[in-house]
Amino acid sequence: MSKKILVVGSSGQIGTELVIELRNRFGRDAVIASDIRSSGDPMVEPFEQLDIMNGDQLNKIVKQHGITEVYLLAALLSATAEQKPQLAWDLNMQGLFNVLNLAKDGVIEKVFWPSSIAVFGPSTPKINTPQVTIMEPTTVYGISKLAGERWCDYYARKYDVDVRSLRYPGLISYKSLPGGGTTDYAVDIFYSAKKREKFTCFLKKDTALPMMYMEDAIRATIDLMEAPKENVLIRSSYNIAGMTFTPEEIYAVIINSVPDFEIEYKPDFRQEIASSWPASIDDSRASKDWGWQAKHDLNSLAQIMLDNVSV
Ligand code: NAD
Ligand code: AKB
Repeated sequence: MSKKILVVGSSGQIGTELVIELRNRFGRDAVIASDIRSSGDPMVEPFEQLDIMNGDQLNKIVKQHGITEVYLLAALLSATAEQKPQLAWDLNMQGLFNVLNLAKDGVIEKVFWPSSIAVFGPSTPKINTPQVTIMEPTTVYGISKLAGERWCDYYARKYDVDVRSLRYPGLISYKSLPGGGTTDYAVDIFYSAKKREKFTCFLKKDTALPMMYMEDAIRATIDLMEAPKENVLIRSSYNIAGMTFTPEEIYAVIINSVPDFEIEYKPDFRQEIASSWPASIDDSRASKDWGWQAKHDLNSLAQIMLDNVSV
């Protein structure tokens, strides 16, 4: 059967760029975009409006298009999940079950589902956080991602489901806006810098978090999905790392190009979320198993953002 991909949650920060890259590699008609929000953009066609909570609707679309692989991106992220805990749990878990069960029943061949650095908690070693370590997340989002990882691993072992996953750090891009995360400040800061507006940061200046430029994340995603099955030895989720910085450090890089740019710090509820997460990640298993390596650091990221963010 020829490859036919369904991207669920395609209008979000990752989906917008992932659909473009998948179509570059495999052809426009091989990639069906889908989201609960209607697209209205003819450039996004082929597109299906889909609520991932609706298993029958998912089944219908998968069969209608002869889908072989699903990239499941629909979820509530960390900050929104703290505001809507029940919805976050329901969406983040039920969406995953609906897709995993299609793979278990042999309707689709492969699943990509993203996890997050949010699976780690305050008791996890903060620096160079290992692949296998203590995981006691204290956020609704982190609990849902850790449960999702365990279910992915279970479906792989018990039903031989080919599910693949990455623990994304905070993702940064100029092509699409982030939605409801704790790492979003690292995108917002560039918009304020370009507008020459004072930036109010919702995290403390010394809060170090793992981050990654979107291009690296998209490449990691497709590389993992295209890796030979026998190389994908971890079926819960792989650690991947790009860079680590604090608000103070990213500000220092930006003022090299925008010297009059000002920042103030007003930590809110997202500080507690950020403080519970690692500062840096050990991604040596991803490198060893399927050859992962990030290309971008803070300086290259900042240059790309400053050159391309349009306000
Ligand atoms: P996003 O919030 O930007 O996009 C999610 C998309 O899902 C939205 O377009 C939304 O309309 C859609 N959606 C919501 N409910 C839906 C439903 N019921 N049915 C179908 N679509 C629905 O999120 P994102 O940043 O693109 O993240 C995608 C995935 O990657 C999530 O699982 C997230 O947890 C994970 N992740 C993201 C980051 C990051 O920094 N962006 C980091 C770690 C993990
Ligand atoms: C968030 O901040 O919620 C996401 C993530 C790291 O999962 N960017």
